[in-house]
Amino acid sequence: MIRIIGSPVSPFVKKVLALLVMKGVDFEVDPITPFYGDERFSEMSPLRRIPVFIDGDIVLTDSSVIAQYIEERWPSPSALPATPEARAKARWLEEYSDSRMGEVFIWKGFATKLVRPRVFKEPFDEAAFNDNIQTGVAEVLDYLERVAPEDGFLAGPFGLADISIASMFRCMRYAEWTPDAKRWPRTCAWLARTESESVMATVTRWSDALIVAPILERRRIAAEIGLKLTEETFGLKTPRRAAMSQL
Ligand SMILES: N[C@@H](CCC(=O)N[C@@H](CS)C(=O)NCC(=O)O)C(=O)O
Repeated sequence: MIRIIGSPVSPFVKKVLALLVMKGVDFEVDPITPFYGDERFSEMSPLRRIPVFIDGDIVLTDSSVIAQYIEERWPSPSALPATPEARAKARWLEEYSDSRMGEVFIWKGFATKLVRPRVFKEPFDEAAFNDNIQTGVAEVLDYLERVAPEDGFLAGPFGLADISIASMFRCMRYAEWTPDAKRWPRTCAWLARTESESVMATVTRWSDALIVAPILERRRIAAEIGLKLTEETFGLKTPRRAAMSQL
């Protein structure tokens, strides 16, 4: 049985879960919040980041590495488009999502507003959050508006690029920010189409239920909403920062 370590609230975990759902691969999840992993978690994930993917003796970290493994191990249905050009575009958009959107949507956005206060009991820096919306987030939206298609999806059929980027937007929604449809109409229309795909709707339902649950009760809530849980957890009750944490 495939095991995924990490909460579906994380856009990186959500990407991996969406691919497994898309391909009909059964899995169990240990829905830990970042920072709560134990020593065994540190051994598997040297940067102490989620997701971790376990398939027998194979232990992988980094959602892009995991996504590629899933694509190669279960090629059908493919999460990538057919041509080399379109595949390169999909991979670029996944990379842009992981790096630049990870920076401004997750670390400076979602994590600043929700993770730092909830996990580390530190104050929310509202000025920094708002400044990031006006600068980094707006710049990302301006770029997406140039690449978003009038119809359909980012790199061909619904797939990896759409899943990656839409997952980032969900976290900003949890931080009570949504894009302005008058300013970025193509992006907003693409996001609505993507979120109504059944794969996205499934994984979003999981994260919507978990984001409102107290961190230490997420395992119980995950079971209640029908996720299959791993027998044991790699989570602890107290958080700690890791080498590359930006909080
Ligand atoms: N490049 C990594 C990023 C993963 C990542 O940053 N995960 C966050 C959760 S959204 C995390 O575990 N952060 C904890 C930390 O960096 O200390 C991937 O694609 O998997």
